[in-house]
Amino acid sequence: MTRYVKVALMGAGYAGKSTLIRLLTDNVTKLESKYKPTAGMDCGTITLDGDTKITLIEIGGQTHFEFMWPEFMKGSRMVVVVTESTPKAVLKTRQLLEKYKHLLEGMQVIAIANKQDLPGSMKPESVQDLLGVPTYGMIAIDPKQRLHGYRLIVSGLRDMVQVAS
Ligand SMILES: Nc1nc2c(ncn2[C@@H]2O[C@H](COP(=O)(O)OP(=O)(O)O)[C@@H](O)[C@H]2O)c(=O)[nH]1
Ligand SMILES: [Mg+2]
Repeated sequence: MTRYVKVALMGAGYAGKSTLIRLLTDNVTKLESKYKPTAGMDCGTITLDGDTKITLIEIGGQTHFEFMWPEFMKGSRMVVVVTESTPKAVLKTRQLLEKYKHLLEGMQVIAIANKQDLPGSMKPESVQDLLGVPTYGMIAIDPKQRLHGYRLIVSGLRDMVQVAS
């Protein structure tokens, strides 16, 4: 029987969540017919082995979606916080983390410092200092980063995956 492991991608609009889902999964489903890049929600599936599939779900960063966040996070094995790597964006992400701390309690949380290709990007280590969760650099528009991204997700789920295999 196939088991689905839910991973929620959280972060401000324009951080790169949909791009990351597109990078890591082949079958992106648009959950909204009138999809707008930063306002909709994407989800996609990674097949880990015959028995386990990872479902990546994007939690839209726009304020009018925030009421749904608790619902989305419920049942997630891991939350991946995606942020742009400018100081301003990272500080905004820090506020988001602060605001939703209660939802993240007891959950595996990692952060992705995306858009490392842009000038003026903070290094992942500096982003980690501000966010207080394990943080990894990423360029979600670069197909060469696919394996790197895949590893981040899978190693975050390692405990669970070992149990599954
Ligand atoms: N330069 C650069 N642009 C990116 C990167 N990742 C995403 N983008 C762009 O950022 C914009 C917002 O991305 P999107 O995935 O829609 O963000 P979302 O609102 O978090 O889902 C799009 O134009 C992407 O092409 C990256 O690593 N580098
Ligand atoms: Mg999006």
